[in-house]
Amino acid sequence: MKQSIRNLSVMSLLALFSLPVSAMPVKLVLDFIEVANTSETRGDELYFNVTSYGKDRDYDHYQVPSFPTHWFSDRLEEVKDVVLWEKDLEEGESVELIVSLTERDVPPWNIDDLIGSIKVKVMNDDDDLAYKWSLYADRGDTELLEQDDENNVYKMTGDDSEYTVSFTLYES
Ligand SMILES: [Ca+2]
Ligand SMILES: [Ca+2]
Repeated sequence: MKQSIRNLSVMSLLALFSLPVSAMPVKLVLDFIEVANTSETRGDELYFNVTSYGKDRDYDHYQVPSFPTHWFSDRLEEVKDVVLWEKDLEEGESVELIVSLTERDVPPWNIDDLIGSIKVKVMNDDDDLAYKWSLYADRGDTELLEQDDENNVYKMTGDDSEYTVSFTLYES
């Protein structure tokens, strides 16, 4: 009898550890980007700098499209629904993202130009997606045009340009 009770508790422990983890897949998508005015007269070479700060000072930085590629400002109608960042967020886990639209130039004579920058904080809050959009101060000229919960549209005007950029957060 004692033996079977011990077996039972081991079984219960195993069941506990094999419970499905309630990770929430979250992604930040660039819906579209439109140009009204380019920074350079011959057109811009564009990419996004993405920096994420997670738990335990977990840090990641990359470019979309990946270095050394970029999008040409006269071909932006082809740029739709691009995933800028995605992660499975554990219960209670939060990540802060800084996303900057950048114009590529040729180093070392000319460093890349900042067009605009936003910050968004996302969190798995008891299996609900919590988020907070904000401008990233002192990092280019960025203005909020439309805000509809998970979708934000910005005007970015750094380096004498003008772009409209739409981002959406998805919990999927
Ligand atoms: Ca430039
Ligand atoms: Ca350039």
